[in-house]
This record gives sequence, structure tokens and C-alpha cells, in this order.
Amino acid sequence: MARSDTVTAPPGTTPGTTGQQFAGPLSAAVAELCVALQRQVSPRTAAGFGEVLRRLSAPLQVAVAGRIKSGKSTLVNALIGRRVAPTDVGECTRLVTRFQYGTVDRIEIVFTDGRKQVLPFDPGGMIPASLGVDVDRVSHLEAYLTNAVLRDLTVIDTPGLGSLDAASVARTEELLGVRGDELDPVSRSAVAGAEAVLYVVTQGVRADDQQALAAFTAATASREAGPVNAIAVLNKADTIAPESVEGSGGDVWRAAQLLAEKQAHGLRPRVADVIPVMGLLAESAETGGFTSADADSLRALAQLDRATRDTILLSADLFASWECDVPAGTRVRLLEKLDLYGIGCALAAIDAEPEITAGALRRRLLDSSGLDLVRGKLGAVFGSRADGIKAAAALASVTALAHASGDPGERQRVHNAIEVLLAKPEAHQLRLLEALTLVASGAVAMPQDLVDEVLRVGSSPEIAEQLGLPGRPPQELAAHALERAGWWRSFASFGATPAQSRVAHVVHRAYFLVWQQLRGSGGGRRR
Ligand SMILES: Nc1nc2c(ncn2[C@@H]2O[C@H](COP(=O)(O)OP(=O)(O)O)[C@@H](O)[C@H]2O)c(=O)[nH]1
Ligand SMILES: [Mg+2]
Repeated sequence: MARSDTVTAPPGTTPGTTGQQFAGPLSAAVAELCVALQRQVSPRTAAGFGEVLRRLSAPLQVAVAGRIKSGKSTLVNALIGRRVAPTDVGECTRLVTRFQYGTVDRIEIVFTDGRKQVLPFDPGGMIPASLGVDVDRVSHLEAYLTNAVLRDLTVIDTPGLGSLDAASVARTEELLGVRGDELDPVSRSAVAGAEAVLYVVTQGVRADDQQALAAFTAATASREAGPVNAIAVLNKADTIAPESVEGSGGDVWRAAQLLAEKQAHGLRPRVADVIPVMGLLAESAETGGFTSADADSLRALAQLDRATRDTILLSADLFASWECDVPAGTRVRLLEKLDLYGIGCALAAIDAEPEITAGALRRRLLDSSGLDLVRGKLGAVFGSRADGIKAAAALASVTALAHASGDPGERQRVHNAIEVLLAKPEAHQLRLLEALTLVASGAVAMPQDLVDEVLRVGSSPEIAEQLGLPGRPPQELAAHALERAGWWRSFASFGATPAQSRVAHVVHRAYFLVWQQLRGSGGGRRR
């Protein structure tokens, strides 16, 4: 594994007492709890805890989920910065593939009986579209790659729910933990699930997408996806017809933004917001798919007379088939890499700057794709919260393993140990994540304005955003935090159900800690 064999701690990690590196103090605390509990439970449960420990020191596990053909594999390639996952057709698009960091590039087929077999890359450096083995006996693929992004993130590409192929759906669900109760509890269900989800939707998001999202017990088999650990993208933004979106003013990005906001509304509170992206453009620009030969072809297209150019840009069919000086094969290749919108962007860039280099053109396409925003969001949300997400997922796994043991004494010991951990002041962030998940999933009902407030406090890494007062001066933030702390304390005592009251205490404390922090930074004192 990447982390366990590093000698010096990567930045932003916390060393544990056992010599492993963790995403932060919460993960380290849960790891200590696992080590201590291993001596007090049956060998079977202890083996499960060992698995939890192993995962705690690994990078955050993010599943890329969504309907088939929504562009998941394309986006995975763009994020990793390498065209390695097959897209469109082939056996592998029906399998779950885990992309993780390794010191040498290597692919392994993992069979359902646990056996592994090395799989050579295809001549293009991709996972071969056909495996040459009986796919029905394959559990999933493990791809170890040297790409730096994977040091912090293990990316799990999924075939997608909603595909017609029942077997692929079953495999995806198993890996994400949805059907956890049917699996062997020690080795799989409690620990195999993803910890976070990047959910890919396209223009026509449907009700069953939302059901699928709700069903993702993302963090582990027993935890749901919520705004803490789920991000959604509206992919294929380039294919949106702006005239079909009111208020877009004919602009594709504006149209995508409006649609994304609408979808965010429908998906809330499962995800905090939906970011538009053009995965194909991002993939081509980021993985070397877009070459200087492509830039030359685009320059040739830019030379065409205006009438021809306008005609072929009307539709992909016309673009590929219309008679003109640029060979049809060349045009089809451009379509495959950039689609019509990307080609239009490139031509506009060449018009504005005829001497533009292939490198600069590639950068323009990357900027147009919106990938940087997705990366930024991944960093802000998953990066800053990896510790809490991993720790919460591990605690859920520990609880699930204790339950699966069937021994009431064991269950009680585990329960007590978790209570002790959660009672410590350092564990506040974990309690806040738990409260947030309870409120987001509707398990604890609250008036909508309070739900929104809890979500804001719990799911933003920035204090001013947590308080809903971006850009305001520290004194104002401090006063607001104190006021809300007081309000939530009285809500906890008066007029709340017991479940609401527990959440309210946690929110009160969150505001109190924010206030302390603001006071500390303003007056030169730190807490
Ligand atoms: N126009 C356009 N096509 C895309 C985009 N992303 C993916 N595609 C295409 O959609 C098809 C399905 O993509 P794939 O990544 O295999 O989808 P998956 O089944 O969700 O993994 C492929 O032909 C991609 O080239 C995009 O942002 N825009
Ligand atoms: Mg795919």
C-alpha cells in the first residue's frame, strides 16, 4: 500500500502510535480504538478490525457512480490525468475498477474466489477492453498507477446502476456495499464500501438516480451518502442546447449552470451542490489525447470559408459528412476527442489568436471543460474532510462488525468504547458529521430552515461560509456565532424532541468552538 511503506509523513497526515500514517487525528484515534478492541473480541471480529485499520491508513476511497454512459470512465481518466479506463464499450466498462497509487504500473484481475491474475496493459497503455478470462468469475480489477493524484485518493470506477446488464449492477452494488447483508460480514460488507461518492449525472437526471444516490451506503455498508461525503457533477455540459434552458441567453455554460442548480435542488440534501463539467474535453486536454496534429487540423478548419465553417458546425452529422478540404477522417477524430462544442471553442481561440500554440490551445480547452472547478471542489470537500470521513466510515464499520458477531457482550464492549471516544472533546468533528448525516437523511426531522443551517455549519470548511456570512469581518462573525450558539442551546433544552435535542447540543458546541476560534485569532489568542 502507498502509505504504509512511506518513511517520512506526507504533508497533512498524522502519525499513529502503530507507525502508520493517518489522514488526521480522528482517524488516528479510531485506529487506536481498533487496536485496543482487537484484544477484546473474537478472532473473526478482530480480523475485521484489522481490515478497518488497513483502510484507515489508506487514501480516501471515492467511488465514481451514476448511470451507465453518463461519462464516469471518461471523467476518471481526466481526474487521474491519463487515459487508462476504457470508455463506451467492452467488458471492462461492465466491471468495477479500483485505481490506486503504486510504485509501478500494474493491473490485477481479482476473481470472486479471491484469486488474482496480472493483466497486461494494451498497446495504448489502457486497461484492455477484453480480459481474456471468464468475466462472470471476476470480482473487480485493481489498477496500480504511479500518478500522483492517487496518493491522496483511490478512485473507484463503477459500471453504473441503471445499466441493462443485471450482473454488472450486482457487482457494482456489492462493491459499494448496497447489498452488504448478503456478503460475508467479516471480509466484505462492513469494510468494502466506498467512503465518498462522486456522483455523475447528465441533463436528464431521473428519479431513480436519486434513489440510487440514496441507496449508496457510501461511507461503508451502513452509512449513507450525504453532503459530507458526496459531490455531484453535471457531465456532458457541452451537449446542453442553451435554447432549451430559460434564462441562458444562448450561452452553454450559463445553461449548464442553471440546469445544475435545478438538479442540486432535486438532489438536496444528499449532495451540497452540482458542478457542471465537460468530461470529454477535460479528458482529451488532460491525458495527452489532444495532440499537436489535432491543433494543426483545427487550424486547417479555421481556414475554411465562413459559410462552410458555419454549416459544418451546425451538427455532428454535418461536421463529419459535409464535403470540404479537411479530410472526413480527421474531422471524425476531432469529434471523438472534443465533440462539436469543443471544436467550436478551439476555432474561436484560433480566430482570436491565429498564432496560438498547440500547448496554449490545449490549456484553453482544459479551461473550457470546467475540470479545475471539479478538482477544486474535490480538494475542498474531500481533501479537508478526509480525516472525518474516514474516521466516521471506520466507526460505522466497527459497529457493523460488532453487530455481525452476534455476541451481545462483544457488541456492548465495542459500543462502550465508541461512546468513550465520542465523549472526548477532540471527537466533536465526528459528532458533527454524525448529526449532519442524521439530519440530511431525514432520520432526525427538523424544520427546513434549521436543516439548512445544520448542513451549512457541518459541511463547509470555511468559517464565514459555515456561518452563512461570507466576506464579513471577524467581529461580526464572532457575534453571530455566539448568538447562534445560545439559540441552539435553548433549542436543545426547550421545544425539541430528544433526537433533535442531541443534534442541537452538537450544533451549539460547533458554534461555540467557532466563536472561540474567532476570538482567539482576533485577540491574538489561540484555543
Ligand atoms: N459530448 C460529450 N461526451 C462525453 C462526455 N463525457 C463522456 N462522453 C462520451 O460518453 C460516452 C460514454 O462515456 P463513458 O465514460 O464510457 O461512460 P460510463 O459508462 O459512465 O463510464 C463516451 O462516448 C464518451 O466519449 C462529455 O462531457 N461530453
Ligand atoms: Mg465506464
